[in-house]
Amino acid sequence: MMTLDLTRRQFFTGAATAVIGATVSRTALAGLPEPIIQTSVETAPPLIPNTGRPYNPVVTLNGWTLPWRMNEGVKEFHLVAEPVEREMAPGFTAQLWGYNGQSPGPTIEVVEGDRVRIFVTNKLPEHTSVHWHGQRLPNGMDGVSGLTQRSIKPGKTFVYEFVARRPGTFMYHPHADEMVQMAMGMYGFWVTHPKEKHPLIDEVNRDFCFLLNSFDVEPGSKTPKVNTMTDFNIWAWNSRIFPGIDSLNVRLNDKVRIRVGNLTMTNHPIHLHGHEFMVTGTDGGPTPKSSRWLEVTTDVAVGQMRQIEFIADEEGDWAMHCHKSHHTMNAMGHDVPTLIGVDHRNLVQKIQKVAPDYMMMGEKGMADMGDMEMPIPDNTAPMMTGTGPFGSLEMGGMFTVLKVRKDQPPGNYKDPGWFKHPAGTIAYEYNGKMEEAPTAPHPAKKATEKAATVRAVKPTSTHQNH
Ligand SMILES: [Cu+2]
Repeated sequence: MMTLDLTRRQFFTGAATAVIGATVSRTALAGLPEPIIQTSVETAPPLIPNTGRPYNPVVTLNGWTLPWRMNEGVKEFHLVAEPVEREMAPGFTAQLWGYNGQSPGPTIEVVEGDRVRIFVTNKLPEHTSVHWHGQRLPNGMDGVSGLTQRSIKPGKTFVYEFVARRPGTFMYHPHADEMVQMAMGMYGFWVTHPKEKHPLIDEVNRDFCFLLNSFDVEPGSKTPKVNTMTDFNIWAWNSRIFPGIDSLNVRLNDKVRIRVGNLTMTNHPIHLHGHEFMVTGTDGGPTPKSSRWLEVTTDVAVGQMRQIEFIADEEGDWAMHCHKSHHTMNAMGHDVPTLIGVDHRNLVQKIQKVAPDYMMMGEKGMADMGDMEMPIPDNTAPMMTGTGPFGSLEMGGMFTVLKVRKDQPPGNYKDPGWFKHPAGTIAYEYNGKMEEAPTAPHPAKKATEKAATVRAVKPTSTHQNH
């Protein structure tokens, strides 16, 4: 055991491999564990356990795992519910609520059979509670404010204690003023590792986890609207949006597990390119082998968790994203009308006489918006963005890249940069003889052949619902 001065400060900064552990005096153990706060948006390295049963730790996408202290065989954690600032993407910071300096809160990792004691301090302006989604526990530890416990008033600390009885993928979130507190970003991941080799839980080389979350933040503002039920404009993974979401870096032939939980108000079909995977578990536990089949997309419904597994045996930069196309976009532009094929020469000038900030776009599709250096309000993310080795990706929101490399050094999973494609393996332009393809006559065609001059201006009111 070792002594670590775990105080209220950034924890992982610069550490290649984080190690935890604390020996504290008997009197100190009677008190609250020091809260550990993390404000970096980097994906923290896996937290290698040095007390209790060993396990293979997870990687929390743009997040971290909460260290514990061992107190006479009990793993003690300290969660602090508090307002936080979260950079959701470079240039876009939101004022959210979360735990220990972040939204989502830190991942909690324990081992099947562990006795766990969690101190929850409430630094919010209103009461809260914590529900341990999916866990088998004594009813009074279930965290449902009013039903199984008194709510935790501002400034108070409550203690939850139970045995992590079954291994699997779980999450935690308030069960008090849920609409507001979840809309503000309060939740976190929980993984209970198996205590011994489990017939339905494979060992993997890389074990990623993240939560799907959504917000309604007016472009230019910082605080989510909490009454929104369906019209969210920020689709995030662990409160990050592409290009702010880190890539999933793996070595060729690694066995990879990705655990996903959905705390938004709609379902998300999560799609992976280049590989087939199996759903090996839900928040109900590992799935029977006879129920598994190959997929490339799995739908994660509201309040559900899914863990997928595959062998990363195809080198490259493989997109992974929600398949709802509006969920791979950031704020703005959902109110842009469909104008494909419409001739709007002179129209912009006419409209601008009555609405000087009017902006017209989309005459030839909306792909231009990914490239466009369009002025946008301060503190928001462009609707479609992210630049790859071949230009704009025209993506935002729930999107990242699985980077599979054979030369990723052992024990090193840093971002390898863009894939260098072997010669002759990239889609290429046809330069041979071209036949003029017959096209159906279109009434607008003649007019649109002459390009309209469109001026992009700063919109005054940008966000509307889609
Ligand atoms: Cu989605």
